Amino acid sequence: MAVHGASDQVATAVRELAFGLAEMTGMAPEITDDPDGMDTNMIRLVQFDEALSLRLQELVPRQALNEEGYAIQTIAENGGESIVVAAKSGKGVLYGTFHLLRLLQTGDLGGNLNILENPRNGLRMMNHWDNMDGSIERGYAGGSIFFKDNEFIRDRARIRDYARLMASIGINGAAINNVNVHHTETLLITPRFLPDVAAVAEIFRGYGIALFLSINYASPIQLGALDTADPLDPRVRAWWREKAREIYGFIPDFGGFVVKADSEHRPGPFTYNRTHADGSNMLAEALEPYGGIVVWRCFVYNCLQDWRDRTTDRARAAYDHFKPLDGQFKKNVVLQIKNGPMDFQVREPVSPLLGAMPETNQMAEFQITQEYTGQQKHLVYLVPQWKEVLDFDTFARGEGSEVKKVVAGETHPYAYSGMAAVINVGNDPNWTGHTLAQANLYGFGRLAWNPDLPEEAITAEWVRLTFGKDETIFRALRSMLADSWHIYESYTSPLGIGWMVNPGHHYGPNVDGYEYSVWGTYHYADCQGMGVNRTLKNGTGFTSQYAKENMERYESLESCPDELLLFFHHVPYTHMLHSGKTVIQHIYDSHFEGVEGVKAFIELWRELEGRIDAERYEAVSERLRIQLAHAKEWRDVVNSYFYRKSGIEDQYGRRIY
Ligand code: GCV
Repeated sequence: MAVHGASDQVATAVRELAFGLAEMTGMAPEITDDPDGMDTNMIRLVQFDEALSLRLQELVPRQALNEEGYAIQTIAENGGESIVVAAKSGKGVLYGTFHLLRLLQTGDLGGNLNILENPRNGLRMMNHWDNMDGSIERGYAGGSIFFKDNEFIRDRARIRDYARLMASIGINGAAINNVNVHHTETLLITPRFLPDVAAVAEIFRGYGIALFLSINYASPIQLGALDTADPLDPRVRAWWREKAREIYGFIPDFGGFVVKADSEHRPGPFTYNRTHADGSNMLAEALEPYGGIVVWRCFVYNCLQDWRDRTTDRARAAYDHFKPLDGQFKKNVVLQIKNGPMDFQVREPVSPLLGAMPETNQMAEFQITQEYTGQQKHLVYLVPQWKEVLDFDTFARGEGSEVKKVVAGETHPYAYSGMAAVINVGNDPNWTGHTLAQANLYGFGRLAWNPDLPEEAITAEWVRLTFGKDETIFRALRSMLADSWHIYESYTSPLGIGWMVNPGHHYGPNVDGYEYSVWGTYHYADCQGMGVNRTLKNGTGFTSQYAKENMERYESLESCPDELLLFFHHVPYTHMLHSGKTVIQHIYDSHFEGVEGVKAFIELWRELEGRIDAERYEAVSERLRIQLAHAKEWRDVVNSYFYRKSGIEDQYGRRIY
């Protein structure tokens, strides 16, 4: 192995490659920094710099690479062949090295390599919802890997492994604490904890990951002995400027702040009659001299709604709040927008805010942690869902303005944009609780790198890296993963209506769980029909937030896709879907079919007994048993509820209670 380049990340790449090669071959590679190398059949890791010999400079098409991209090429050298991994930055070398390791592990290294990769998204971020007491909001895989008992965890081995995992899938930013910033976490930006934050940032740095913190908008009050957090008050502005200076004294490459403001009882600029532009710009101004950014979340809505009030529509909230502010945000503010207008339901339309603010940086927020999608007890592969979102045409700049292009800054020249996700890891030995939920973590990273990767290619990589090259395993898992989202959707909430879960923890069926609540999440089922009328014609007008093409499609009953029908329309149970079934028959059928789908998973998984180590085999079997029992519960509760409401018999006379 010959190494050219001295950055932190090149050093990491060398370590990772040496470790990976030793693990895979049983032999430790020799390493040199002699530009002439030592032999034929070498691997060269090259970070371009002035000192590099002309021969090495000219090995790869450097001008085709961006700052984080890399090339991997086979070259003839010294009468033999070498593999070159070359990049402009240490990060690029590291990503290229992980790509090479992937090829080695999946056995795809044959032939002449001629790979050139640039990440499509600038920001590829993870959001942790970790609290300092060690709990994780919406975490289903154990406690935090960062915090315990209101302190940082001293043994950082797990954090290092986390950074390795993240870099291996191209993640370049991570906010380590919950967006709901409580009392202790507010102190993360003070000298009480900044040395610890800096220690984590140092580990991250070696893996090319910028550390972000979620901050409490009211910090100047809690920490600063000020009586206000008004963003236009000069004392508040000065306080944040000084705070930024202090933070960068500890962490020179600190990424910036993630902010949940005026949302679900968190403080924000509304308290002072200021806008979200005022609020975020104040923070951006403080971070600007150091190159930091503000990731400002758009999950802002009235969570104290009167359910009797049919005019307020939560789905409208993000667009109504933010769209009028387009053009008012500083260049180092990026708005982080949930993929749907509600809240990570199994099925929602795409948020109409994505693409709707040409003058404002945007990034999309996804949820890997399975809050509403089975809490890592149920197998739900989310890559197909995310791909649908990414491929959705917003028409923001005419046809072909898919979400993936918007958030990659390809439709608008954003200074910052990309993809973020709420991560699904905890301190469980396998990171994600459900072994197969690792596929979601892997898949998100791969899509953030390249949203055009086909689902099946991602699945194939993950299965082979995780379980080896056994084709039987691949075929079974490909089919289980590919079907799992639709199957979960079938036995939970129908036709885009969402919710119908137990309040608070959001698990298990409860059709009226959120019906008469303050949260703005209703299905309006009565004895005639169900669904939310969000049309412009005589509903909440939400459809008008979309570009004309999408607006017209959703507005009309004729063209609204079945899977979103109840999100946009209130219809009788006897309404005929495009599928040729009535709404009520669809509910019955899909709920029965969903349970059969889980039974099929169990059959497929059984075929893998003996092919997969007993520990993982048993752990997944156990989760599948739980999934089946709970799917039956969902089926029976939902079917019985709508049978009793509608009084309409199942066409096939199956058992409904
Ligand atoms: C971190 C949903 C979740 C909350 C989460 C919130 C958010 O409402 O249930 O746990 O809070 O989204 O995204 O801020």
